[in-house]
Amino acid sequence: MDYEIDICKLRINLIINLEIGETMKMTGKTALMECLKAEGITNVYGNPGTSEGPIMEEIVRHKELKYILTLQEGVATGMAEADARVNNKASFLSLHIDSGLVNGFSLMNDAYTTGTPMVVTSATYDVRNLRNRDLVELARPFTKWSAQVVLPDQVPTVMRKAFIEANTHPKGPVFVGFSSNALDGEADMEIYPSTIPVYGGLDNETISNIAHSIEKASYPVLVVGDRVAEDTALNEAVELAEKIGMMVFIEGSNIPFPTNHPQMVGFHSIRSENQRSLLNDSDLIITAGADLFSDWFYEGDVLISKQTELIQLDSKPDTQGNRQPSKITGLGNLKVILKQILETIDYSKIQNTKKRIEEISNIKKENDKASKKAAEKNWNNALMSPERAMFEVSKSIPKNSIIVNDAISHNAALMEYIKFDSSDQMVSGRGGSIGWGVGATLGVKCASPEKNVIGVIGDGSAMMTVQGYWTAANDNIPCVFIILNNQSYRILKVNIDYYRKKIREEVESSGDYPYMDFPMVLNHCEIAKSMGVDAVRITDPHKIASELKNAINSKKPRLIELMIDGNL
Ligand SMILES: Cc1ncc(C[n+]2csc(CCOP(=O)(O)OP(=O)(O)O)c2C)c(N)n1
Ligand SMILES: [Mg+2]
Repeated sequence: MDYEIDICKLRINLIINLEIGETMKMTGKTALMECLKAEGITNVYGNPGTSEGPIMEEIVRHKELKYILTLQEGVATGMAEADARVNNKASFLSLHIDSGLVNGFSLMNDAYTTGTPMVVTSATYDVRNLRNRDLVELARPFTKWSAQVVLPDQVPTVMRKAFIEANTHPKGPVFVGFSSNALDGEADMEIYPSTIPVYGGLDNETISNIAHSIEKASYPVLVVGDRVAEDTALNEAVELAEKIGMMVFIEGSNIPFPTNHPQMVGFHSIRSENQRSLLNDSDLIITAGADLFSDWFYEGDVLISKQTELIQLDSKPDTQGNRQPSKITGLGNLKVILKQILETIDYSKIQNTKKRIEEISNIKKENDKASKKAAEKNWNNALMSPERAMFEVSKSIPKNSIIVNDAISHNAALMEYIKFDSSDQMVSGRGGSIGWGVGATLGVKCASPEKNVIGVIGDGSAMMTVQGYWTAANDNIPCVFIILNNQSYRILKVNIDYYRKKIREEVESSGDYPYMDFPMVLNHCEIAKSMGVDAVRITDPHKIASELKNAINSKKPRLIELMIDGNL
C-alpha cells in the first residue's frame, strides 16, 4: 500500500514539477512525454493501435499535450507535415506499428524528398516477442535517421537526437520505435531539450566572386525557392532584386518573394517556352533555395545557354548537382548569405538598373495581360472556370489568413488571383503524393489557431483523405476546406499531353484520357455532412464570396465544394 501511494505521489510530481535537467526516476513513457514538452510540442497527431497502449494511457496525464485523433494515417501525416512547415521546426507524429506506419509512408516520402522535419514514432511489443517487425529497417527509405529504443533510459538521448536530426539539413522525417520494455520500464533520467542547428554564411572570397559576377552582369535573373522562405530571407531577396534590377522567378511551394512584385515575372517551370527563352537570354542566373528546371520528365542535363553563368545558393545540401553545372555552389543560411552579398556589392559599378526594372515590369504586364485575356474567354461559362472561382474566392480572404494550396492542376489560377506578400501566407503541397491538403489544412489550423485557414484542394486529392472531415468535426477545428470539384484527375491529362507532345514528339495529342475522369461525380458536400462538417455545394460563382465569409465567421469547420470546369 505504501508503495502504491509513493508511486502515485511520484507521478504527480513528475507531471507538475519536473525541471529541465533534474534527475528523476520515471518510466520510459513518462520520459517520452517530458521530452515532447521540453521540445515545445503541443499537438500529437496520430492513430493508435494495441502496441501504443502505454503511450495512450500516459498522454492523457499531460495536459500540455493534445492528442488529435485521425481515422487514417494519411490525415495525421498531412497534419504533421503542415504543422512543421508553419512552425519551421519538427512536428510529432505517432503512428501504429508496421501497418499504421506504412499508411503514413506516402506523405512521409514527400516530406523526405522535400525536407520537412518530423519526428515519427511507433510503439512495438516486448522485445522477446519474435512477431515484431524490424521497424527501423521498414522506415529507412522514408527517413533520414532512425532508431529503436529498448531501454527506458535511452528515451531522453534518442528523442533529443531525433529532434536535432530532423531539424538539421537536409531536414526530413526521422523515426523512433519504442519497445514496451522501454515504455514501461523505469530508470533515473534527466530531460533536456534539443537545440536547433544554426547555419552561417560563406567565406569572403566566395562572396566577392558572387558580388563581382553581379556587378558585371547585364541581364541578371534571380530564381527564389522554398528555402528563402524557410530562412526568413524574403526581404533580403527583394532588396537584392530591387537594387540590382533582377528579373525574378518563384520556384517551389512556399512564398519566397511577393507574388505581385513588378519584377516577379512568373512561377518557374521548365515547360514554359517563354520562360526558357527569358532564362537563356540572361548572362547570370542566381538560384536561392530553388531547384532549377525540375520536372517529372527528363529533358537533358544542361538546359541553359553557354553564355549564362549559374550561381546556386542553398541551405539544403542534397539539392545541388542534380543538373546544370554551376560556377559557384554556396551552402549556408540564405538570409546570412544574401545579406553578405548585399553588403559586398559595389553598387557604383552597376548600370542600367532603372531601365532593366522598367523592361522587366513591362514583361510582367504583358504576361498578366495575356493570362487575363485567356481567362476572359471562359469567365461567364455555365460550368465555372477555375480562374473565375479563384477570383471570387480572393474577394473574401481576410488579411490574417493562411492558404493551404493543394489545388493541383488549378495552382496557376490560384496563384494568379490570390496574391501573397509574405512567407507566412501560404503553404502548398510539395509534389509526389496526393492526399496532403485535407490533413494539411487541419495541421495548419492546429499549429496557428489565431489565423484563418483556408485549404484549396483538388477533388481527387481530397478523396484520398476524406476521413479528415471527421477529425475537423470531432476536434472542432475551425478551418475551411474549398474543394475544387472538376470531376477528374485533370493534372494527369495535362501531363500525358505534355509527355505525348514533348517527350514522344507527337504533333497532336490523341485526346484520349483513360481512367482520368470521374463519370460518377463525387459529392464532397454530402461526404463532409455525413461526418459532421457543415457543407455547401456551389455552381453559381456569385455565391462564393458570401459563403466563404460565412464559413470563416462560423468559427466551425466548413466545406465549400465548387463545381469547376475541368476541360483542358
Ligand atoms: C498517393 C498517390 N496516388 C496517386 C497519385 C497520382 N496522381 C497524381 S495527381 C493525381 C490527380 C489529382 O487530382 P485532383 O486532386 O482532382 O486535382 P486536378 O488535377 O483535378 O486539379 C493523381 C491520381 C499520386 N500522386 N499520389
Ligand atoms: Mg480533380
